[in-house]
Amino acid sequence: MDSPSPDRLQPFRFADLRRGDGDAMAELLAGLLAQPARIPPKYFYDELGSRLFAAICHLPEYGLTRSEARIFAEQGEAIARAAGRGRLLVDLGAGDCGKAACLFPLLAPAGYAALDISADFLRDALGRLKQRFPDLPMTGVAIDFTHNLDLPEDLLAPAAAPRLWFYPGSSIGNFAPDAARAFLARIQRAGGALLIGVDLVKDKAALDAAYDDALGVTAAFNLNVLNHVNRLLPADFDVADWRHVAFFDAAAGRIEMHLEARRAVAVQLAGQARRFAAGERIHTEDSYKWTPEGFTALLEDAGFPKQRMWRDAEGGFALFLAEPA
Ligand code: AVJ
Repeated sequence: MDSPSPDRLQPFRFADLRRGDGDAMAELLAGLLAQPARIPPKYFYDELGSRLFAAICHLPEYGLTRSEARIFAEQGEAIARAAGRGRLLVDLGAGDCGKAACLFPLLAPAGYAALDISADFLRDALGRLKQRFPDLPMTGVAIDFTHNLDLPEDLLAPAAAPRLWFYPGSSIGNFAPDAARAFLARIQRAGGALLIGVDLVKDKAALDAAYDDALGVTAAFNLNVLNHVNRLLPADFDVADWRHVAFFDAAAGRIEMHLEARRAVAVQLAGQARRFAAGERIHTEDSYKWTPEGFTALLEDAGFPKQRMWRDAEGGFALFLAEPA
């Protein structure tokens, strides 16, 4: 009888490399006390927020996820040939790991490392994934990879396989252009190739609707950040005091999301009082949209001169494979 592989015995490796709560809470509090107030978008993704985001991806107005999936469905063979099989697939912001799982048959990775800010959600997702792919070595890393990309070698399996960084879903859009360039350059220095999905600039009406859907799911996603902050700081935001605001700013090339006070509001934030006037906003997210030319230049500036690009039929979304020279 064959002896089971070690990775069958050990379901998956898991590490929580998130920074001490102290730093993160100080950053969150400083943002909320600032003028104008802000909450970093990573705080959307508590358990409910991760589920609401998964629901957003099914909305008729939010075509981004479907466009990306269609690119893989229709051009997956060419993408896999270009990206190479047998790599260690490093998933930046794995969420429910669904996107990566769809790629396993195409990319035949030697191992899978899933990174996400949401530890419990990631652990559950990997548990289910390991049942579907019992022989694939898997690692889960709870990490704020916008601050830290240093992955201990002994966590990765197989550590020696060339890396394919996977950053789908236009998550790069949360970075302003300078920060995006710096983040991509850090990936480049970590070594390997990068497969990255980018939402493209399109019609303002379509973009406005994608971030302010008729069912109000994006509004719930945005408002839920207050529930998360209430538990974290703690704070005493009342969600009913706030309204979802989202719009595309064509000049800046980005979606902005805010929470706007419906009335004058007083909040306790980790023991400190803050007042918001009626109509005052908390900035919760920027989501930059790129042109193909603009993103090509950004990748080049980040140290990825070798590129291939695939687009969906409507031309609303692009997938780039980027490699160092
Ligand atoms: C996960 C950052 C790519 O910007 O489209 C969806 C998050 N916010 N609807 C995006 C989001 C509102 C999403 N990203």
